[in-house]
Amino acid sequence: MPEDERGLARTVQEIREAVRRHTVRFERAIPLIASENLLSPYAKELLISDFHSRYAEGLPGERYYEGNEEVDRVERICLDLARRLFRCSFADVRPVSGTVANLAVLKALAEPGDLVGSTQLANGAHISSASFGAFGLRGVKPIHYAWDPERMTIDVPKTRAILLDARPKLCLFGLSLFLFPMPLEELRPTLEEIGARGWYDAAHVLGLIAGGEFQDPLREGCEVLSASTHKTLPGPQHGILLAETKDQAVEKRLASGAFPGVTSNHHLHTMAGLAVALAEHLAFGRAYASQTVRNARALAQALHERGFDVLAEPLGFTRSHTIAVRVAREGGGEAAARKLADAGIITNKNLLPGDTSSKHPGGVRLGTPEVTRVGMKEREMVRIAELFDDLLHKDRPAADVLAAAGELKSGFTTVQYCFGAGEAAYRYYDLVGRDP
Ligand code: DSN
Repeated sequence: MPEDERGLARTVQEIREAVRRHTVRFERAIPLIASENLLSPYAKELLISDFHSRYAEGLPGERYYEGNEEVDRVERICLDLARRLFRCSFADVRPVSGTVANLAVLKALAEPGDLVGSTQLANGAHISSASFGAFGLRGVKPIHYAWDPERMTIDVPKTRAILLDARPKLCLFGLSLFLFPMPLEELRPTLEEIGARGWYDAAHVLGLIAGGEFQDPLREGCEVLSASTHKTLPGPQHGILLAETKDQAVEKRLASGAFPGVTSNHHLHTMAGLAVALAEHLAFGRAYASQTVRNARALAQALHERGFDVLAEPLGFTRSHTIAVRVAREGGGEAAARKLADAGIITNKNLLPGDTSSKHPGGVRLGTPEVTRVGMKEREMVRIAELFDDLLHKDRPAADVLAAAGELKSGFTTVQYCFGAGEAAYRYYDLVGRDP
């Protein structure tokens, strides 16, 4: 073998080794990233299917490539399941991510120069609505809602005044630090008064909405919903558009926003995996969503009892999968998140209301989608809070906490709330990167 080829073969082994180390690390870790989740085995196997190798531009039955009969069948099933799960008239599963879905909505429903209502980043918005994100790409300008930091949601009277004054044609609701439902019904008359469309970015709470554990935006004044599909809805990394509208022109514009607007081919393997995830959520989503929220509240309560400054205590901390903890006393968001990661507890530093530096935010964001997915319940949330306390308040060495986290996780390595749950062959962390 020529030297260059040998070097490249070593590079391939290095890549496989890195993925294996990562997989083993996560198998032993307590992953608390609010935007992450695990695929079911049946969804995951489709990611390495032949669908990965194919093109299918267009819609089922109207493709630009031959050979798509089974792709069409799966995409039709996927669309039917999406409309059924979210009780809506329109679905499009071609956006390849949440941000791409957001761009499709902006392409469909806004023009460059338009004003679009949104939340400020420090109050929990996604970067899509920043001028350096999707809003900037489409050339629209954000009009920021007023925020109530105590209640961690939009201040309705002040926002009404802002909207009446600026009169945006589109209003985006939805957050990446999403603790409480948005006051959609309270703002609905204002949106109607100024003729603005309601648009909801449900990425974080998609599985909670489908599971009946959060607000139902398509029934509360939003005509269009965009989302990624891998957070509280435990599907593959993908995007989705949904709408409940009597205006067929809106459906057409959304479809054309998705293709050819912001995708050429969509990702057929993840679309197939999404179809499985939607079916499994119809079967198990209510139980999963309910336990996810109960776990978040239990974790918040247990941290609060151990002296952590968990936001929104008077409101019960959260009604979603997410909690926010101000960690000034624990060294700030960056130091706390790093220390936790070294001890096997994976979180992210996060901006909190009042923060001014995105490099040095005052909080950490914690989420329960993944720990719930592997079967943890309230008792384990208390145990996790004890590990936080040991590490960040009692100076227990990181190596000890890492071992304790691994011990706790060792009983929770199969995916639940899906078909085939708990079968030995479906140990989630065994499926990739085990044996390079
Ligand atoms: N980056 C995701 C999150 O962590 O919230 C949103 O896209």
